[in-house]
Amino acid sequence: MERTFVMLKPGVLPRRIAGELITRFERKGLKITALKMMNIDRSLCAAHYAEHQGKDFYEGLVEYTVSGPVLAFVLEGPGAIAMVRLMIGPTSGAGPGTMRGDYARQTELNIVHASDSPESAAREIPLFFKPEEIISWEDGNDPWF
Ligand code: 3AN
Repeated sequence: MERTFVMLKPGVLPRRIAGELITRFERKGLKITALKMMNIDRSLCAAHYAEHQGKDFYEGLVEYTVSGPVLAFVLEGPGAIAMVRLMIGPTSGAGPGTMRGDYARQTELNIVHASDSPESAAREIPLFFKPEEIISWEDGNDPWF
């Protein structure tokens, strides 16, 4: 079982597509084990995107990420990290069928972030969630997925 951090970014609520995106994760069989709506402050944003500090797109990335409320998630499932990355599509040039590819032609203002490795997930999840905010649950339906 693997946990990944996912964030529906500020472009999602204005498009009224939060439900559609959450449904994609649920239908794939991923479990929501933590969820909160929040405004990200600049210090949290800087910690989250620390690897990009100093790059030419960094300021625009921060401006976008703090520009409105986000939905932060922990999703759980076997191979969840790689699976969610497949579902969201690549950083640029995401094709049809992926979340990034289905809701925009091409943009740096991506609608969704997801951890890109176990190391990223281990770093990102505690930035956004306290351990007690992550709730694992079982319903016996895993064999269907
Ligand atoms: P991802 O979000 O696919 O994990 P990262 O972590 O490399 O990609 O980049 C975080 C965000 O920064 C991207 N979603 C995108 O909005 C922006 N970004 C990354 N690389 C570039 C780039 N070369 N030019 C413009 N924006 C970029």
